[in-house]
Amino acid sequence: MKEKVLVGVVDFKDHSAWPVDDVIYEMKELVTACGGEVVETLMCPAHPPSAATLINKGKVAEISERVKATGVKTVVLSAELKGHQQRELEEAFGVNTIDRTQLILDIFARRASSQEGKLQVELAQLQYRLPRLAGHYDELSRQGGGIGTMGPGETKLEVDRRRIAERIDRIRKELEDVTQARQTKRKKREDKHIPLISLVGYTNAGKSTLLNTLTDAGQVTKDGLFTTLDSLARQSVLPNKQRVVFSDTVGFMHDLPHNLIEAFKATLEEVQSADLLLHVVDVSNHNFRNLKESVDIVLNQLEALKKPTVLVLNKIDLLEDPTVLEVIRRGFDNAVTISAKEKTNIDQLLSLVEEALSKLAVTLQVKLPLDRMDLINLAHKAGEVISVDYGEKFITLVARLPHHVAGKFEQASS
Ligand SMILES: Nc1nc2c(ncn2[C@@H]2O[C@H](COP(=O)(O)OP(=O)(O)OP(=O)(O)O)[C@@H](O)[C@H]2O)c(=O)[nH]1
Ligand SMILES: [Mg+2]
Repeated sequence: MKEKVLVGVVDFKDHSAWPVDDVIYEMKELVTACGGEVVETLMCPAHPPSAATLINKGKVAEISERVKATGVKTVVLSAELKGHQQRELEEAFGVNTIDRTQLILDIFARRASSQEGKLQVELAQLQYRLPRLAGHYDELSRQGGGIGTMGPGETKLEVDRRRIAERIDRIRKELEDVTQARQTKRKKREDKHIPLISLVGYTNAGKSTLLNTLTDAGQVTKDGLFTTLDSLARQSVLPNKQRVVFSDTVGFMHDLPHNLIEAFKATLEEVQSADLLLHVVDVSNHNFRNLKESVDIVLNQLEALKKPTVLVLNKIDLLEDPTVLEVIRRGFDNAVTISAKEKTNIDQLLSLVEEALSKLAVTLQVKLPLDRMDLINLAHKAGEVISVDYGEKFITLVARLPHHVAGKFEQASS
């Protein structure tokens, strides 16, 4: 049976906030992804926010009553709570009380399957817990110490803090090894001049479905939030015969806990090192402009917002009025409207990808056999020749060349 949940939508009267209906919709999706079911939603004013409970006193009393009447087992608030606020509310409601960040961390913990994913989620959870430990042990409860557990005069709280901090350090070190292994792989790919195209977008936008359409990746796709947590890369060949790597990764969301982004650094480096981004947007969601903006905010945090990007307006098969499509598409630069599921307009997407890649160039120094004047001509035609030096045994060429021709020069180089 699904766990019954009451959602409190915290309203700060912030004019830049999302429309309430969209906040409620997303909170329901998050609760569902955690295996729960929202049985009641209440608006909770927090202007000005109460230091003790975030939401105002009257609302705390109202929620307590509703908790009793509905028999819910969990209350979730849509904004982040401080440790003492959470404890205060939990006491008032008499049931498990969590904030949106904990809900997201819980979903990630349920979904993590790789060793790397699990470590990253644990890191985010510990970082969330560490500053919230305070006050749990008000009385200075000294417990009998075993070897290395508790020093003289140390409180239980201090020991817990120290243990968590140590575990955080250990996870960080383990993740560094993962990062190293990824960097080695990336270096190999870069040496071959195979461009990396990273699929990014709001969670549930259809990134994995698109990866499956573009390659034979066989990624799991599902209607729900955060289905994919690990990056997956697959080689493919574009219609112009250029080899590329497409990579699918964890989806983004608005106000993603910063601990989570920080913890998922190793996974998200895939996005940072990409040559081209395909930003997948679900245009069947009427709130898609806000979703796109939230993704742009995360990309900006990752310093990847200025990367060459093709905007992929997905799920057009779900639009009831296809005439709006052209209007939507014209509103964006470098955009294409597709259905990843129905495989519609994939050819148009691929030509935009080819076009974007042809604009990217790499600087290359190669020693070519004397009889490869064809390549010197090609370098003049396709890129920018910086210097050519005709030696006795080979020609040394330095040039800036588009990705898709650079490989030919590498192959011919001695
Ligand atoms: N109708 C329709 N559904 C689609 C399309 N693309 C994806 N979907 C559906 O949307 C849901 C989410 O797709 P995924 O590919 O898992 O989305 P994602 O962006 O990888 O999501 P996360 O990994 O959770 O971030 C699935 O139920 C897909 O079948 C499309 O073009 N049309
Ligand atoms: Mg996915």
